[in-house]
Amino acid sequence: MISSAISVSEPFSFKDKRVWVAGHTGMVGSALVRRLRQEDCEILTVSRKQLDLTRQSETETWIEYLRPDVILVAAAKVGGIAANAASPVDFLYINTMIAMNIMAAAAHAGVGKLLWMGSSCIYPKFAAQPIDEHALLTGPLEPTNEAYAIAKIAALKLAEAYARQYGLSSLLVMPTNLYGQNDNFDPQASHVIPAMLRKMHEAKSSGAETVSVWGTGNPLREFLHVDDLADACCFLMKSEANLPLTNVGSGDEISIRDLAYLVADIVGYRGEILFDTSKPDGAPRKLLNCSRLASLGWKPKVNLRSGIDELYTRWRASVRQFEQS
Ligand code: GFB
Repeated sequence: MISSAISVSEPFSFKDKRVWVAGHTGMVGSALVRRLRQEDCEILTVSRKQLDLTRQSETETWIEYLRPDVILVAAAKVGGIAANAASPVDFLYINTMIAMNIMAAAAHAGVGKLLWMGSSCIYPKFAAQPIDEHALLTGPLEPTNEAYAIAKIAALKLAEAYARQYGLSSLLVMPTNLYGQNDNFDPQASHVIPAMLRKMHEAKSSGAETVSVWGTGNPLREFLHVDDLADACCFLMKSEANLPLTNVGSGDEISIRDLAYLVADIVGYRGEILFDTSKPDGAPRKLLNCSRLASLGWKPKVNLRSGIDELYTRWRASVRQFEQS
């Protein structure tokens, strides 16, 4: 059972610590690396080629060899609504294995502190909004991402068990829907913001009169820029509050319909937007209650429009670079 009380523990400092960012090439991991550069710590990384985190002995050997003081776990199999539905085995198996292997090896090697990245999809489909941390395991999950959610719930329960049985100190961060630098723009696997940016950009370039957006447009989503998430993670690590499970959101909630109009405006697409109701909507609403984090004094900085604008500029630059190479 997760305690709601905010107890206070020893202040943590990154100074002179060896910090391993697991999954440093992904959107979240690379944001953590950028943010950690502001701290006086040694950042450790390893490529996927060198270490397969779904292999227990490889993970154990790496952690034993490296002896990090701190592990920030951003490694995960992630994807949007279609990828989750298409590959439930990958989302359940890979994410569960990563959690089991890293936590077991970290506890064995006596790692001082671990930060685990969950997701707002761990909460029930019809949780009361805004969703607070106590909603966990109070109702059925959203079917489109059940496999991913179960892996994340298993990981957080394992972290609680390791804390209780072996004293492994973990911070469990539950971010809302994320976007930002190094986002995935694959049309089938991506989340909604990069998917819409790409679709509308391509429609504008080809002069297409319509663009099709998945679902009814009615679902509401809260979006957090990944740089804000990385900042919140460092803030929480350094905070003296002992918060095992913490929601991280922005309060920036928007319907998928309004998001489509916003993205069209940013891209400069003037055609018609159609809603393809043969595609799933997923959860009707996922707004996080972040009062725990807010009570400690943390606030997000990036507003949705400027964050999407910046992502669009970066993506166009990378496409141009790719085309020239
Ligand atoms: O971002 P998304 O895939 O994640 O979809 P979820 C959000 C909403 O945007 C859904 C709609 O209602 C989609 O139907 N949408 C409209 C689109 N057009 C598109 C499109 O072209 N691509 C995509 N991807 N969506 C994810 C989970 O659910 O939430 C993940 O699948 C994770 O596992 C993440 O938990 C936080 O919010 O529906």
